[in-house]
Amino acid sequence: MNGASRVVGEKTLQDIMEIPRSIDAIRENFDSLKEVAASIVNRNCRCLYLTGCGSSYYSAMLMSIPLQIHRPKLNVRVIPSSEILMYLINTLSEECCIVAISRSGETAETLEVMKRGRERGTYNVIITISEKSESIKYADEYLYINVGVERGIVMTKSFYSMSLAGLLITLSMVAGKSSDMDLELDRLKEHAINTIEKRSIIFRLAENYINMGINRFIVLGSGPSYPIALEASLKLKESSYVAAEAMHALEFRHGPIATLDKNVLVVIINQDGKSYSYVYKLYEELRNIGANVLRLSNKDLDEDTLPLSKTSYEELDALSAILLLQLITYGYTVASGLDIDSPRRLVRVVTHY
Ligand code: F1P
Repeated sequence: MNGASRVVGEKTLQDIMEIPRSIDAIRENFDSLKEVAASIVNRNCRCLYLTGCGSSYYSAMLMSIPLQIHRPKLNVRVIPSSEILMYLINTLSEECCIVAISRSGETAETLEVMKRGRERGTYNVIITISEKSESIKYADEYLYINVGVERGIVMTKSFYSMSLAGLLITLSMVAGKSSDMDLELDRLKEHAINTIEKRSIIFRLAENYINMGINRFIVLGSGPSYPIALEASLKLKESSYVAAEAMHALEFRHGPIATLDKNVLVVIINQDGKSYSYVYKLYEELRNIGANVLRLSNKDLDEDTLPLSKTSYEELDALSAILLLQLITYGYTVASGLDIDSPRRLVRVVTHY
């Protein structure tokens, strides 16, 4: 007899609820993250590939931001593993480092890039939440982030955790950027705890979108919040099958604005930082023309804004947005009558290409 019946979406929700604890686990690993950062710097590589597939690729995009801004001489290439395989294998050499991100450490394309890279002499690092995996065979550094297994198929806590670990590595690689990280992690954790505590408000908001007839999401982000926008739109698509897309925030004026209608919700990630005032202006413009908007920010909060964390790094604040957007996805999916724990046609690990 099957005693307890399963609550729809409980696995994914449990994963999301474990994000504050995951932040602590990563803090405990901070020394190993700094060692990995130092090992990459010491290699003095001519070229650094950051790679992965799906959500893990977006995680790689996010971790690249501090390097793109503060290490302009380092040739950083953020490319999905499949694209490296099809187009760039010949560019891999002993002068290159590969940092791969993978929840499972088993994804076919990512494994193959590491394998082919190793054959050509690359220095390979993998960031994963799997204690053991196939990728260990091809890794010089196997960075296991112990945040517990992910119950759901849709990536939630694993995305948050691997992105945070990746960012701590790249922030450490940027001179003068790794100071007082304890305080920043406290702020991030506090945001995660507060957000989770207020989850019923977020679920009601998401349910309201269904009642309003919202059937398309456009998620806008800039700098570090662009990969978060991509990840949020992927979450929405793979969980609720709704039409969702992501754009660099100001690109929205260059054509896509024509597609606005009453069934569209524009989600604007507007973290304080380099892009703040530009994106805020866009938000005001969209509000003035009567568009449905939801803003995520840590500045100038109003009734259409959900709060982000407020740390000294806009990369971390952008990351804090994904927790809110995971909860919105969860609420929207459940209110659509779908089971986020059993997404259609999605597999935990893609084993062929
Ligand atoms: C990559 C990935 C996941 C996705 C799906 C299939 O996996 O694209 O992001 O949720 O389940 O695989 P991994 O390399 O991070 O294990």
